[in-house]
Amino acid sequence: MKPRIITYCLVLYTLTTVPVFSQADYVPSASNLESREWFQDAKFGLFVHWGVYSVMGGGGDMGIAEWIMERKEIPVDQYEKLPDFFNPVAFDAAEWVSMVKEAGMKYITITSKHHDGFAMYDSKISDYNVVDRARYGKDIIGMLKEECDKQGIRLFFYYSQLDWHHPDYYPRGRTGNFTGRPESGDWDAYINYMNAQLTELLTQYGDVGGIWFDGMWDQWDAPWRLDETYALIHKLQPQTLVGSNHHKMPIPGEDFQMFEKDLPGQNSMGFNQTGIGELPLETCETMNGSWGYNIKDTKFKSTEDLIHMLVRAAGLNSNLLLNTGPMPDGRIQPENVATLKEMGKWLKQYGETIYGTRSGPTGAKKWGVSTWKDNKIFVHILGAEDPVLYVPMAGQKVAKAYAYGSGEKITFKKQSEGVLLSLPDISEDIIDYIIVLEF
Ligand code: H79
Repeated sequence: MKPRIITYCLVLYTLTTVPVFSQADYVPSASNLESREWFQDAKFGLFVHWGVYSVMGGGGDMGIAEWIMERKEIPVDQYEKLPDFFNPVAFDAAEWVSMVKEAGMKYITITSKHHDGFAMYDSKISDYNVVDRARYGKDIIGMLKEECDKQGIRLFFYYSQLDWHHPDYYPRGRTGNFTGRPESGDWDAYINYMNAQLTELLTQYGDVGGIWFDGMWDQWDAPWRLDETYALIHKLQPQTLVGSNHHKMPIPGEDFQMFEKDLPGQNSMGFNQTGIGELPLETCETMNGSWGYNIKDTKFKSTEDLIHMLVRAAGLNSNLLLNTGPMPDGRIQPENVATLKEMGKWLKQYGETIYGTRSGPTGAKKWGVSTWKDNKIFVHILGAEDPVLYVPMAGQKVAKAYAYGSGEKITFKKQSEGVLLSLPDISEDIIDYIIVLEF
């Protein structure tokens, strides 16, 4: 049998043999719980938004990149020309993964299919994919996975449940209404298609770090058959982590909770009103203002701001998934490469206070946050206005207090429930002044 036929059979077999338990009864496997621990220890990952839209570079508008099909109302038959222009001859998976390692990141989450419906991997269930339709003709995701395995980086797949291309994504929701698709379609056939693609992603590439869903917000009340999809994923790869960017509290069957462009508990975006649940947390953020490549968007955040974001995330028990939108030729934007290098340099020196930690006792304050590991609390001072700073200690007795790195002694006064630290003069150039409290 040809590989394509074998895959079809495998997909059909898998889809018909997964019992649909309500995910309310979902008990994560031991391997899943291990993945969650690993995830919480890892703290820092690279988000990659890459698709055929990158060739348009946002079309000259700020704020548009991977949304160009929707925002510029490009119909399906015209958008379908883009794959032919997509030929990233400078794509070098080894270079990407080395950059990620040097940045101190532990995982990559890449768009396997964004809202435009175009698969960036070798899909057999549809030829609307990078191997069959793009001029490049190679399996980007497959190449990246191979390199990630080589270099010890975990790969997660972003997958958009919302689809602006598939005719059976009907009835449609708030978006995808300008694509010239017929006013009819078989919703269940679309969900079957999505589950088949997820089956491919979870059977063609070995162990997957997680599935990162997005797009449910397009129509909250649609019959997504989530129980079935989540059960399928947990069956195929019990260790893989399921999360969804639906902007609500986690739904049964999910393994981590994510926040978009806000730290847990913040809501500058307006759609992050949800509470913080019990699952591992992740915040995703862009390095400029765009997810996909936008040629006009040079509003790059500074290295210092991004390090502060990473530290603040860690102080809130959250990972930071920091995004880059690769250019149409396959290279990472040089500005991003430079910043990631600097972040990696900082992490080489201070990583001990981030990796493997959990949030410390202070909570998030204007001056900064604290992290905690073993018998040490790391107080991260990101901008103190007061010369003294209170750290609650919940019964633990502080034996020593000193500045991380220099070892300079920090004077502290014991209080009934904590300690009062007297801060030295902290130079403005210090990105994060870290005080270690040993107990
Ligand atoms: O993949 C990146 C973006 O393309 C995608 N998620 C990140 C990770 C994303 N799409 N939209 N958004 C993020 C912002 C969400 C906007 C929304 Fe709405 C506001 C969704 C629902 C209300 C306006 C109305 C846009 C869609 C409907």
